Amino acid sequence: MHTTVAIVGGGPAGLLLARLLHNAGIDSVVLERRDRAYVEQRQRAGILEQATVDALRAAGAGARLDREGLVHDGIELRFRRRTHRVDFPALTGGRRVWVYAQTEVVKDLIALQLSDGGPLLFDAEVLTVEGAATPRPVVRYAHEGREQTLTCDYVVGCDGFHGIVRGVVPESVRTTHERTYPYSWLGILAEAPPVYDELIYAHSERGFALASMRSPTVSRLYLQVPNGTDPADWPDERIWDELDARLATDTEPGWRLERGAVTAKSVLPMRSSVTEPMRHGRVFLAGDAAHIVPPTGAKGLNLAAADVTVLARAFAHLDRTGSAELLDAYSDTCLRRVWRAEHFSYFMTTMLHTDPAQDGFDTGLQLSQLDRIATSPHAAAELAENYTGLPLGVPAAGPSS
Ligand code: RFL
Ligand code: PHB
Repeated sequence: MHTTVAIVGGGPAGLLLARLLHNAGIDSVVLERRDRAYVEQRQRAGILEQATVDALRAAGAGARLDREGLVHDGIELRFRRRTHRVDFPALTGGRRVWVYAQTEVVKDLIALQLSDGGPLLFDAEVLTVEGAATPRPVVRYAHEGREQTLTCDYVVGCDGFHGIVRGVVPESVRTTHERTYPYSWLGILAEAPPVYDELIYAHSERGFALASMRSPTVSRLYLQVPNGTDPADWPDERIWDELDARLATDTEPGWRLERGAVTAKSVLPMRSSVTEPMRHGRVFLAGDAAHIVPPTGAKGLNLAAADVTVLARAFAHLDRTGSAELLDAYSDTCLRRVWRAEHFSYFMTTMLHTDPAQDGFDTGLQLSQLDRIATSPHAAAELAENYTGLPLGVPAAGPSS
């Protein structure tokens, strides 16, 4: 089999790239290691920036999102047992975010690709990528019980944080920058109405908590827990009690979350990682394959969508004009946005979580930063601009000379 662009990984990055290329008349093949049901049910992100929504609409995957997505005009911060709302449109000149689960984004993209797109193979695990520096790379993969070969003009590694394509960039030219945080998240999905009509990010003496949602009847809730926590040590009642304690305010004493059946429970480590450059020869990296962020800033899926939007435009430009100028700029263009998101995710994470080694000085700094956001429109606007995301095509520019 031969294709123009071989896409390794059928998560949001790979699937969206395939759609954007399809619309530009460029053929691709998506190879996904897992089966369709697994990919469609993997619980992950929930917040989409405007630029991600625009990219999904441009890919033809906006109809259900426009019907069922919940538009959010702000978030609530809880700290010092009080609440403060950050009003996004007022602080950013009209920008907002959407609550629409990654599972739904993935389902929409898969349905489209299978209806009229190029091949999307499930249970197709890529084993090696050869000839990255040649005009005709070769992808070897296991499918239907045997090893198969796909030749192509370009390979895009959309194979996530544990993928293999990153390893194709020789160690002599590849640098990975990493941080591991001294805490994890315990996340649950519950058949309970959301606590409030917007997301709540809570700083408390007992640690961080986040109240998010999937729909008007399903909540997604997170608690900071120590690294190495076994979810079995957290029976449902303990989770609800802890959420009540961390989300408590003095303005509504005795307030409790509405409880419901817990349908999923898992512990997620918190890490930052950036691999530079995001290209080697004819092999490109996109999404979690190149970078991950701790989820506190809600940036991972949005960065993945931004990468593949930039990449699809670069392939279309090459196809139309014969110029590889945008492809050559791909890594630098994306890394500007990636580092901005890394900084914001680090900022939100360290401002809101309790480090096990934290002392009163650290807590004083956190509360001072939160007070600043609650009292200065400039500080609040900085958070709101980052949370709602930079428009695509406006990279975080550096010095002009
Ligand atoms: P994915 O989704 O990991 O997909 C990679 C795919 O590649 C496949 N694969 C292979 N296929 C073939 N051959 C191989 N050798 C392969 N190796 C791997 C895998 O099976 C998989 O299907 O990466 P992608 O597409 O880059 O998408 C990234 C996003 O999934 C991720 O950044 C977000 O989920 C992060 N994230 C959030 N992002 C947001 O923008 N907003 C959020 O609110 C948000 N919340 C979250 C999150 C991530 C979380 N977790 C689980 C870390 C909340 C959580 C809890
Ligand atoms: C989610 O709904 O899963 C979610 C929302 C916001 C975050 C992280 C996760 O910052």
